[in-house]
Amino acid sequence: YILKQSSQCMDYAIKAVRRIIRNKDLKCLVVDDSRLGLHHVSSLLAAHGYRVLQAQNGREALELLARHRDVILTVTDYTMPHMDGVTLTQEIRKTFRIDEMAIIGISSADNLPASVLFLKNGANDYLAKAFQTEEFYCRVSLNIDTIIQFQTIKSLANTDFLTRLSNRRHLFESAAAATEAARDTGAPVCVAMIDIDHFKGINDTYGHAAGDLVLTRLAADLEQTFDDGHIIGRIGGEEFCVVSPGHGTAQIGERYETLRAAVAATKVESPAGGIGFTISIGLHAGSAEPFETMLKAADNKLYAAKASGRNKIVG
Ligand code: GH3
Ligand code: MG
Ligand code: MG
Ligand code: MG
Repeated sequence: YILKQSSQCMDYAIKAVRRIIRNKDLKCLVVDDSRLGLHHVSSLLAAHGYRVLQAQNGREALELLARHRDVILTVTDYTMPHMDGVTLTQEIRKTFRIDEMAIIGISSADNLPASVLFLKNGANDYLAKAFQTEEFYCRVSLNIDTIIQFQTIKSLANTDFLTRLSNRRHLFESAAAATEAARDTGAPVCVAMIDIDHFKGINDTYGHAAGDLVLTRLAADLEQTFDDGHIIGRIGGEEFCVVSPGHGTAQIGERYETLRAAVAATKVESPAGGIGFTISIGLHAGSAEPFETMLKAADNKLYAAKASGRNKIVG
């Protein structure tokens, strides 16, 4: 009996430690005008390992959230001077979607319509004072788990499994948004199509797994070259696309030339031996064109680079 008890204790301790390790990366915001309430909710969250930010009113809360985009949960009191919890919830929802951050409203039990007001105005959940500790933890972890699951699904839906770059769908979505924004400001956008030369030959010579190593290597090179606000994606097989808002072809051409030369000069290590490869690039810049028109133009330039001997840039 004692052994069974102690093994249950161990299980419980291991689960608690795992939870604290996971939670230390999760940031929560507690908003309450009463120091007692602020302290109570904050200590409950801190006891489970969450990183806790505190605000004593809605204005302070919004200021904190503007600086901490990664807050995953806000727990807010209802009755506060200047801005009540429901108005704060509405304000938060102008910049944080319901699947990005959970909001739990708290109010005294004699303030019953608050639950409805909170839920109708963008809160994910509600707790009545004085809530039980266990209920608090259940609601907190359920709501946080839902946000994390959504983030995981979204990231899977947007990411190319092999290279971890944006997949075709996500690239088209981000690129369309970027080109639309550029149309409003008149700024140029550069679109590049990058394609590995004779990639089929690499697969045939070194095997498909080695071909995959070449793809991941090129993806890493692209991320390193364009690590300052560009959209990078894998469009299909061995074709990649980079969208550079605010850049014309002249400004960015040098970077592509450095990349092209570096790729041609290095070998990718694989179990089948060192693999040398080259890339061809088509560049097109525009300012008032839809993304798909620009992509087609970049693709035509890529075709020209292939037709004139490969391992070159046409822009
Ligand atoms: P070109 O220089 O004209 O671009 O010739 P290419 O051989 O690179 O182009 P082609 O379109 O003929 O061949 C692309 C090859 O890419 C064919 C396909 O089997 C391979 N491929 C597509 N996706 C993957 C992948 O995820 N991994 C590997 N290893 N190969 C892939
Ligand atoms: Mg209050
Ligand atoms: Mg190719
Ligand atoms: Mg191709």
